[in-house]
Amino acid sequence: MKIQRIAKRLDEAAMQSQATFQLTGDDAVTLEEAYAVQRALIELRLERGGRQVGLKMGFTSRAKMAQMGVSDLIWGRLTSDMWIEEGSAISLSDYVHPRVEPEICFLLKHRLSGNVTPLEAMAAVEAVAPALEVIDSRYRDFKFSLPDVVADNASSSGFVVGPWHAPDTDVSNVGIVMSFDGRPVELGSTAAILGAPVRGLVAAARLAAAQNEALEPGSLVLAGAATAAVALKPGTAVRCEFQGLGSVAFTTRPEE
Ligand code: OOG
Ligand code: MG
Repeated sequence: MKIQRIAKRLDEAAMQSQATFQLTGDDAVTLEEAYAVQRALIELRLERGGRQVGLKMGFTSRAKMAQMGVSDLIWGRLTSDMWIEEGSAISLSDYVHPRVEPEICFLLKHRLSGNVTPLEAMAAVEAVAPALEVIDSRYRDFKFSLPDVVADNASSSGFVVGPWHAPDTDVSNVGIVMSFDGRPVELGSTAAILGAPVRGLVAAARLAAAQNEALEPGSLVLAGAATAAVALKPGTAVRCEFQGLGSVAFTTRPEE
């Protein structure tokens, strides 16, 4: 079957850290089919022993839309095997062509589903934290159409969560400095995320419901990157300072 075939191809690309071709010809999919591929792809991951721990929004900022040439909100699933411990070292050989981007992470205490207001969304939040997402398209040259990237689970690959804060912490306009080896590579503000990151949470509840999925208590939601993503290089200390929220860091191992 087409959905399974594509899911398997994308899963193998991820497992082998080897880029694959875009979804064209017989493999071209609609947006609906793309979410079905994403679901099948996650099933394959879960069969290997992980569990779904939340979801992430994509293209919630103009910087990201402009960088990738797409202009619609998308979402993907986060699994436990994508978790990167804060301060740890990752091997770039586990990825195809990884990039890093600053995010805000929400931890939920109540279920959220469908159309909710920002106030309702905030009332469902247990805690909020600065975060970094490691994205890695499985497609050649990191190029894709909207259905392509949805099928590839929105390039989800890894995430690092920094210090947790009280749910009423104001994260609507937090200054961000992301640096490699102490040199700034991206500056921005969380206001770039749909005007305020809570709107990413609102959008996640709405878009997930369209695929019969809810944001469950205990799950994490990444609201979307605040700046463009930056390509990772071996032997780099990656650090992102979030004004008033603390920092999130990890390193990439030197080339072996
Ligand atoms: C897709 C993932 C988008 C974000 O925060 O906007 C995303 C990609 O850029 O490859 O995670
Ligand atoms: Mg992201």
